[in-house]
Amino acid sequence: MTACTSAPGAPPADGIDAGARRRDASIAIDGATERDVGPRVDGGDPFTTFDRAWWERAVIYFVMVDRFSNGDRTNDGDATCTDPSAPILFHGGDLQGIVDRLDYLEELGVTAVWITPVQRQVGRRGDQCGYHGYWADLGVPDDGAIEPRLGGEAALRALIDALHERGMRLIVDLVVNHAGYGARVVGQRPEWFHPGAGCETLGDPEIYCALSGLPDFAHERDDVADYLDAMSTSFVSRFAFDGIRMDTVKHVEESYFRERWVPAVREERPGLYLLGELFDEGGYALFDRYLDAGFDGLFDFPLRRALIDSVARGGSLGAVAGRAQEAVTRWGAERARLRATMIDNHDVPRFVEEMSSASDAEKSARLRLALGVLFTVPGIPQLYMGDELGMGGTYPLNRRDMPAWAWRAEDREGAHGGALPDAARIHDEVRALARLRASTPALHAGGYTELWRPAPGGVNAWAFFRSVGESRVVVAVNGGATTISDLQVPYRTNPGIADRDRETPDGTTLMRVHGPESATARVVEGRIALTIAPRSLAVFAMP
Ligand SMILES: [Ca+2]
Repeated sequence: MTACTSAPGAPPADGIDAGARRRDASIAIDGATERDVGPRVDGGDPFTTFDRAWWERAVIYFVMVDRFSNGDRTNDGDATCTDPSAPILFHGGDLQGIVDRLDYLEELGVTAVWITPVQRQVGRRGDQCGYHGYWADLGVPDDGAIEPRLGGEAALRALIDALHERGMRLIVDLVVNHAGYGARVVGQRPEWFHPGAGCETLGDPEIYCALSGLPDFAHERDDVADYLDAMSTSFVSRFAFDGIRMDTVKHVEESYFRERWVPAVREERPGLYLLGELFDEGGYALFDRYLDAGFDGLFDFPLRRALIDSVARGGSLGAVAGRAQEAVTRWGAERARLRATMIDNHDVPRFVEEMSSASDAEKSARLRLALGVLFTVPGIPQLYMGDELGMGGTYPLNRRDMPAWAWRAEDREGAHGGALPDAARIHDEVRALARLRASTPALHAGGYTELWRPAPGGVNAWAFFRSVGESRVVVAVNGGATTISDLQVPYRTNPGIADRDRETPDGTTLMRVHGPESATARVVEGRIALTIAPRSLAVFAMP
């Protein structure tokens, strides 16, 4: 694109009328709604209004495009940057590969696909190329080029259209913190970047110093902010994205997002779901600032850390219960429901690597329990490709290709390298959880009331209640290695339970809708008596 076409409202460089595309996509989504893809808010045109109800019900699946599926071998590129056997070069996966696997994703229960960045990448740097997408070759003027190895602009449009035809949505990854190593803009506008030497004297090193030596944009300069705003608004005007996953937000001054970037992209496409990556496991203090800057949600890294400590490593569930409660107390259930909950992404060791001393059966149980938490606490579950197969790996093998055996049920049976031996069972569990969550308003749109958390040295159980309208569930978790029998959880006296939800009479047996067959829940004298198998999560519907 040329500079003049990057202004909001300008015709896109490819000559396709953006307004027409929006109408088409909207029609496709409306049609698909009848196929039960989710409730719509009043007047909820995703291109004019943020569709909160849809997003609360979403299941996000993160695809590293180069590592998912190769749908077009003609775009693989040459050996300079492409070698499927080299862990940090391109492997050949592309956007058409995602189109080819949409049946797989839809069958799993995925409704939104998050893809790694699609901007054209800089060339080879040492032994690595930008297969991951985070090394954009930005230039002045912004040309808006899409990485040819991923299939370029045509393949991106085809993916968006294919998703929208199914009522699914696309979240695109975007980076404004930095450009790729040696990107054209670095030579064209060297003054746009923070200096390497002495950066810490300018302010907070997290913001003013380079991340891994990547050219670090100086957002405090108006010309830099103007450039990044225009690059972003041009991008979202040319393509009918439904959401943006913003990379490395804590490395950019919050005021840039609040004053510049969020208003700019929201003006261009008001329906966007804005999801920020604030990689901080230690607590939520910094999260408030970026939520207040306008992000709809952030990835819940503190909850992920608690899941590792509590579930992967077999500790007390108190840490998980604590984070679950803290998020709701801090932000309210409405806001908490728009965060993304996850156990894995491309920047962390796979969850199953966090429990090296356990048996395979134990690892599988702990993984399924953690996945169960993602689908039952307030928040949008975010899967990383391969979570549903029990894939393992630490960097760079946490970015290994989706295996050829993933796609068909009969091929998933049995043991496979690189994943837990019961991949088929884990896949079935994720599919069941996704269906349960989509069909249970309490789980995707309900409040959150803690019923029980472990006391120090006590039973390692956690239970909570969620409800909205007539939909009521009790979720019970056993984090220990032995069955918990007849645990008496106070219910009717819990001040967090609404009066209309207290009326379930004594003697009522709740219906198990997820979890081991041995799990039971019964109302006894205003309490709920729970029996839960080891290392398992059960969901009960309350009449
Ligand atoms: Ca390819």
